[in-house]
Amino acid sequence: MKTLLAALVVLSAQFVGAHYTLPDLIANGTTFADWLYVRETANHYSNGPVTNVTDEAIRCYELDYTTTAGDTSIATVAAGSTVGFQGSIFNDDFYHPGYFSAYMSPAVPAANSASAAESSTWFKIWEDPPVYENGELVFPSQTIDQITFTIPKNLPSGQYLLRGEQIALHVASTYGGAQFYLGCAQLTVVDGGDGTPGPTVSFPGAYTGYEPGILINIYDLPADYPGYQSPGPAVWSG
Ligand SMILES: *[C@@H]1O[C@H](CO)[C@@H](O)[C@H](O)[C@H]1NC(C)=O
Ligand SMILES: *[C@@H]1O[C@H](CO)[C@@H](O)[C@H](O)[C@H]1NC(C)=O
Ligand SMILES: [Cu+2]
Repeated sequence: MKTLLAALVVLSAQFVGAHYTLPDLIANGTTFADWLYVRETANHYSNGPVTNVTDEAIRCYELDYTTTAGDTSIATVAAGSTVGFQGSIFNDDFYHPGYFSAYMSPAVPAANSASAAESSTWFKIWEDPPVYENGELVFPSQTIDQITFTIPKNLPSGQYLLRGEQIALHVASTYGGAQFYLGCAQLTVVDGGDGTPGPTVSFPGAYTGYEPGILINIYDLPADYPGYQSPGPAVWSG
C-alpha cells in the first residue's frame, strides 16, 4: 500500500508539474531550505494556485492559519540587502507568463504570529512586469526560476512579513482565471532607516480581480493597448 501510494505521489507530482510554490527564502547570498523561513503553503503538495482574491488565502496561503506561522523560523536581514524567493522549479523557468511583485508588512506582535499583518499594512517594494513590445507582452517568467530584490534601505528596523507573488496570466481572460502563486517569509529587519512605507493595502483587499493587469487576454490585445498596467499599489522604493 505504501509503495502504491508513493508511486501515485510521484505520478501526480509530475502531472501537476506546471504549477509551483515559492518555498525558499534567498538572503545573504544563500538559498535556504524549503519552508525554513517561508510559511508552508496549503499547496505545498499540489502546487496549485490561489484564484479567489477575496479569500484569506490570498494573504500568505498558509497550510494552517493557526499553527504554520509559529512553526516557521524568522530570518534576520539587513535593510538595503538583497533578498528573494526561489521557485520550486530549480533549473527551470517559471512556466506561466505573469506579473511578479513583492510586498512587505510590519508584523505585530512578531513575524511568527498567526495574527500579524491582517489589516491595511502591506506595501509593494518591487515589481517585474511584462514589457509590451511589437504588439506583444514579453514576460519575465520565461527566463527566471527565482526572484530577487532589495529591502528598501530606509525601511525602519523591526519584524516584517515579506510576500512574494506571481500573478500568472495564461488563462486570465475570464474573472477568477488569473492564478496567484505566493508565499510569505518571516523577517527581522536590522540596520533600517526612518522611511514611511506606502501606499498600503490589505490582503484580501488589494485586488478586486477586475484590474486590467489581472483580468486580461494576453493572447488577444487590442490594437490600442496602452501597455501592461500593474495591479495593486505603486512601488515604495524608500
Ligand atoms: C471567495 O472567497 C470568499 C471568502 O472566503 C467566499 O465567500 C467566496 O465564496 C469565494 N468565491 C468563490 C468563487 O469560491
Ligand atoms: C545574514 O547576515 C547577518 C549579518 O551577518 C546575520 O546577522 C543574519 O543572521 C544572516 N541571516 C541569515 C538568514 O542567515
Ligand atoms: Cu500552473
